[in-house]
Amino acid sequence: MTTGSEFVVVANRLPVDRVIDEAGKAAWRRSPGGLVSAIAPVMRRREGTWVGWAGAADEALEPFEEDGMHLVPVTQSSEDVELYYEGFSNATLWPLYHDVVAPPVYDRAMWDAYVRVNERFAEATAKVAGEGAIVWIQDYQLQLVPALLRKMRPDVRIGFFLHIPFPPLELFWQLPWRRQILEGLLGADLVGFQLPGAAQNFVRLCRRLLDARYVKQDVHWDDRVIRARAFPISVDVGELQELVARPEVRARAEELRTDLGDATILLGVDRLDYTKGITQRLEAFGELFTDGYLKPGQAAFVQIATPSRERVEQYQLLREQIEQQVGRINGEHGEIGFPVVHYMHNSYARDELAALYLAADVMVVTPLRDGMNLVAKEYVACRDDLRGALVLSEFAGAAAELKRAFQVNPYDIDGLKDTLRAALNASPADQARRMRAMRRRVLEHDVDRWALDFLSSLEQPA
Ligand code: GDG
Repeated sequence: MTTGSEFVVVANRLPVDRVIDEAGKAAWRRSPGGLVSAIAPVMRRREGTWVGWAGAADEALEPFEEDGMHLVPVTQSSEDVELYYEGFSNATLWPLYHDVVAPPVYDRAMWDAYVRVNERFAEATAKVAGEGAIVWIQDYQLQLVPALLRKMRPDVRIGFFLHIPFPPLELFWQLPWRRQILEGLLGADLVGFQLPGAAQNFVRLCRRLLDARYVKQDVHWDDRVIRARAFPISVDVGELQELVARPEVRARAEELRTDLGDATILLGVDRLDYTKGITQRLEAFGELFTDGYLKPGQAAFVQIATPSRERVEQYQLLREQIEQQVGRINGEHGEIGFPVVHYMHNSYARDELAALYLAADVMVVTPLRDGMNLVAKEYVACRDDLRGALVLSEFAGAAAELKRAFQVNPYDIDGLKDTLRAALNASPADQARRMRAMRRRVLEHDVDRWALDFLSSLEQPA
């Protein structure tokens, strides 16, 4: 039984993926990614429990142990997946919180499902948390859990971290259920955001919408003080350094360069998502050929677009749009044996990603809005050779820390072309100066530090 944990993490997904082992049997494997590796050691030290969905609809699983963690699965029916996950989370909140770069869907059945599933998560958490436990709730899918849990378990200490941007008042105001969401978040003791500006948006909104009193970034509500603070997330620097030190990863990077005919390599790595600015960067890159600035064979753009939310309509439309665009650019500018864009709609192993980062002369990260963007930090963490140039959108949270990147407004295609040209032309000395400054930041502020900062702040008395 997994009752009585001192430390509970609550996230939409459990930190494991189902795999088929050598014997052909279904097994679990820890999911890749910084969040899991940052939290796993804390989980082991404190006998932690992770509450989340195992990823398949209509499946009721008993709690189980994996990799030293207690895992408590929360069931989701196929209707829940459609309405709560694909619907309210990813067709309403995701676009609304990302500057409405796609129109949010406001649908009452989706909202009802969001409430229902949040209640289920809160109940599962209330059952497993020990007396006075620390509970850390993750992200936009679970914004009602803090208040629901507080009602059931006033003894626990509740932290919430939002991985995506928190929008300004003018946008949040659109949401028909704006008050419920805000009151849901105010169930926490500490509400964490990627950037100070997001914390400010939240505090302003509490004042305007709920008439809550606040002092600096502390909101006074319901006879409690709720702290809103920024904790910029980061990457697992140790894991990436270990990967790029492997001779086979270095050899693979060389092989990639040879396979691309020793062209200058520009790289994009993103979930296929309309917030990531993939079409804008390809547009700018294509025009560098139209202008005669680049010639086929001289430069190649590798775009990894990991499949994501494939049942949500906006994602299907985007995929078609990008695939047409890649076809058009290659049709116009490629030559036989030399496509100019190499587009992969696939997911790759971490070591292959590390090899790509090492091979890339210019890393192109151009989201229209992004909470942080870990890809930008991963590239910096991997470049211990101090080579390569990072083109980074001003609208990524990471831009606040990576000041020496080639920063750009991705809506401005001419500006994007100028910035790509500047990055392509940067001298080795300029690359090294910029990379050194960015590495200092990322190496000192890795994901372990992020998790420790959040948790020590949560444990501080109010
Ligand atoms: C949300 C926020 C915030 C990508 N393709 C593959 C792969 N990836 C990995 C990357 C990176 C991660 O996925 C993507 O993280 P991002 O931060 O870039 O973007 P989101 O998925 O939108 O994440 C974001 C983040 O949460 C954390 O708070 O930074 O702003 O939107 O680690 O390397 N990993 C593997 N194969 C792939 O093909 N293994």
